[in-house]
Amino acid sequence: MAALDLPAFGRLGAAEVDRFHRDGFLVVEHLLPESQIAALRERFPRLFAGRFDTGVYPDEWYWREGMSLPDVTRHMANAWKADLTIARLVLSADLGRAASRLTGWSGARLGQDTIWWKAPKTKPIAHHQDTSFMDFLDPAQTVTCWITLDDTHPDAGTLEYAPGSHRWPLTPLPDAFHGEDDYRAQMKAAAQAAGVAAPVPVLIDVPAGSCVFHAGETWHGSGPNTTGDRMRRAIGIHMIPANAQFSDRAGGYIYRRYQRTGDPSLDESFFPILWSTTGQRTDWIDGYCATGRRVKPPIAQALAV
Ligand SMILES: O=C(O)CCC(=O)C(=O)O
Repeated sequence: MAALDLPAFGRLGAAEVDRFHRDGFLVVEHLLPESQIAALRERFPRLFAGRFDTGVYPDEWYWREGMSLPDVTRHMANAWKADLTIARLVLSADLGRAASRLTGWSGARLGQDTIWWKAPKTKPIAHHQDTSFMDFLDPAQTVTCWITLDDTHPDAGTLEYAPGSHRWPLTPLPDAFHGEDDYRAQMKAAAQAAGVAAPVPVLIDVPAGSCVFHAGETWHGSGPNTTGDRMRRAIGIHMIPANAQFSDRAGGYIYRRYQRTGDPSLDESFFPILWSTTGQRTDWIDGYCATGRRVKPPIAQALAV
């Protein structure tokens, strides 16, 4: 099976682009069919139990059964390297096309995916700006597509945004990520610095299989899941400009591992190009989605038969 087509993004016209620039985020409902939502949900327990299709570990894996605290939000980054159902979604060309349309980039790469599993009675994720984590890149830009696999609910820790906060000053890496006390505290401090008196977060209320795009500069986070029975599962796909390079700044304690010595370029093996105006797309993607092997097209076709 190849990477997914996401026809709902065909609805992104000038009005949607304007709204994205005005608010710093944009909701697109009904992106995935029920069968796809079910297939993706089924991967979560497998992944967190360490059962990987490809035998390759994700780049970040927070939360282990029997070792980690039961009441924290579980997350895992670059699950596409481990799991082909996740890969077929996050390597979709339509995601890169939509991100480029919203941002004006000439093309988009996958920076990283993050799968988020907020089980009943788990804690918040502190408000932050995704761009703060991109200091290892030039330009330090990102746009995220957050896809929910459950109907969202205010009591179940849905994602929330400070509208217009993409125009506030940028902040360095946040002090806290798992918001223990006031998960909005960092956002409120940034609002004060920007001269915004009382920011009112917008809580995302959408059916399962919908998504929200947000600019890397937009403040966002999620409250606790106070319910006893509702799951809140989501996949965040962080895309970066196709022409991004490693920066000369310090930073990138995880992803700078993928920099070759003396070479600022991003290798498509780790940061694949999803879509570009020139038609460029990393050539191993569809073969990988079909076979789990990252090999060049003629070999991938032979493996698939
Ligand atoms: O799902 C969440 O609670 C946090 C999501 C997030 O921070 C992101 O996708 O950038």
